[in-house]
Amino acid sequence: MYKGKARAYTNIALIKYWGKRDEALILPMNNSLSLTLDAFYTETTATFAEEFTEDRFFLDGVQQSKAATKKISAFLDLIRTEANCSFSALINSQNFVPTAAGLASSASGLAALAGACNEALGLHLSSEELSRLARKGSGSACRSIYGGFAEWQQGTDATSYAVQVPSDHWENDLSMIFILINDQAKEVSSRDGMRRTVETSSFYAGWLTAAAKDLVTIKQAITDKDFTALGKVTEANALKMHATTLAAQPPFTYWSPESLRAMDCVRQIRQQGLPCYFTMDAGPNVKVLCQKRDEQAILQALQANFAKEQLILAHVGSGLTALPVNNPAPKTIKECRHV
Ligand code: 2P0
Repeated sequence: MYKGKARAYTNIALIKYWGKRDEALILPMNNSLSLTLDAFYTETTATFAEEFTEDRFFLDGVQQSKAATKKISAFLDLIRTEANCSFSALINSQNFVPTAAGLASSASGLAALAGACNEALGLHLSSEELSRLARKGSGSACRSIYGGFAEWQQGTDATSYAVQVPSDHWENDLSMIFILINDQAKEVSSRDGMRRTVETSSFYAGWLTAAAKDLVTIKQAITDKDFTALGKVTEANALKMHATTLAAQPPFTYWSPESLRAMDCVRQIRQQGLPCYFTMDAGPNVKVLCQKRDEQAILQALQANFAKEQLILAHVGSGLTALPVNNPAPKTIKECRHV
């Protein structure tokens, strides 16, 4: 029996990944850049054993459906091939999220799974190899291998992974406030949403041109530790991503009236002299990027408009971490070979 455990934090893209050029391999249409955050994370234990007859997947103590387990099995197959191992696995994942707010992220989940399997099977993969592996589970997961800023370089199957963006620890001065907005069910998954956008949106070509420019801008902002430039390009990039969905066929949006109210609120706080900028992903929640020194004042201003329970403060999170388990990893990969 081989057992490993790992923790990964979620990440929020400041320059978004929106669209695949290869659905099976999960190769993106554009580079993306994210900040890993400490507020939400996943801890996963992977156990491989000869006596297991099938893969089983438990999330927060609840055994998951056949369909959900099938997705995990497909990912485990990649690892089994890499490790030359044919054992079935028991996967136990725990999502640490402050509320049931629809924030459980495939990014932290798949990164933690890659890390747990790496530990269990003694693969000793490098960060880049882990990132490449996590990418094949869920695109954004490849960025959660790293703490701080990470850039997912589109590349080819062999070279599509995230790398750390040098920042001289500037990310420690930054905060992100999540405004939880739960007033509508997610109708279009990010996977379906990006596919529909790539295939049908007349704005998609413009998105790709803009995202390439935004990436150059944000990297310069990080080098310069220029918060205004960072915030401006983050907010503008999110708006451009969301604009593409309006021109898809059929059109759709992740925004709810409450999202618009939150965006407006952020603009007003900014106009009052507190620097802050928003971003949004494939759902109605709004995330506010600010500097740590302003976080309490901004929280206070937000509290005038939103319930305390709707606001979650996050700081920079660390990269994928191996956690101790009772059973040591095998010394060599060959020990796991099923004969
Ligand atoms: C991102 N999103 O860069 C973008 C912005 C949502 C909006 O990555 O299909 O769960 O598993 O590769 O990674 C969400 O998509 O999608 C996402 P798959 P994933 O964070």
